[in-house]
Amino acid sequence: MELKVLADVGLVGFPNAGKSTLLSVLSAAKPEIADYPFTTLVPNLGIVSYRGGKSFVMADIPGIIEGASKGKGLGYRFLRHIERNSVLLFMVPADTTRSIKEEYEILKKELQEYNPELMQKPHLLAVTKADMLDEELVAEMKKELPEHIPSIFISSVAQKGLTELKDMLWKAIGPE
Ligand SMILES: Nc1nc2c(ncn2[C@@H]2O[C@H](COP(=O)(O)OP(=O)(O)OP(=O)(O)O)[C@@H](O)[C@H]2O)c(=O)[nH]1
Ligand SMILES: [Mg+2]
Repeated sequence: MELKVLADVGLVGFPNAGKSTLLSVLSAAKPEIADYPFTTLVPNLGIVSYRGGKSFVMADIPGIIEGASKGKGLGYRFLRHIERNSVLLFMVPADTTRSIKEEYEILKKELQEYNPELMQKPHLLAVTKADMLDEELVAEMKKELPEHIPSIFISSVAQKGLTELKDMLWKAIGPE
């Protein structure tokens, strides 16, 4: 028997993107966090409080790598977890990415090849670890964000952009 995770928001990103760290600052969950890939091997769930006594569930899933949809790395053992999330939050780390757009496209392609229905869900993009950038660099990177997806720069460590991110997520989850 397999247990699938039910969550409103699923965190999608390469290993080390800062998924578990975000979950740890937005919820009471205490996932393991470390500066090496594949720290998270099983999904962690957290309840995120939102204003007005509302809340939603966030799932931190293991990192996805290029080729995952073909079974590479830990493959679709991970991808299956996001099938039941209503919103997908793509996470790209500001400090190590070659191109935010390219990284998002790679992640999207893996999801699409695994299950095209994942393209029907609302996609949001968080550029993480924004505390590693100066404002000039942020301005540069903002010019090259992927189109057609709501994006935000956040820092879990410096607690930046998190309220705005929650607003975006709540809007994407939509009224029940
Ligand atoms: N500077 C900075 N570092 C961060 C931030 N968020 C996470 N990190 C660091 O990035 C590294 C990876 O963080 P994790 O949260 O474990 O990343 P993950 O995406 O869960 O990684 P996997 O579980 O391996 O897929 C850790 O060393 C964190 O301390 C941030 O906002 N700013
Ligand atoms: Mg993790």
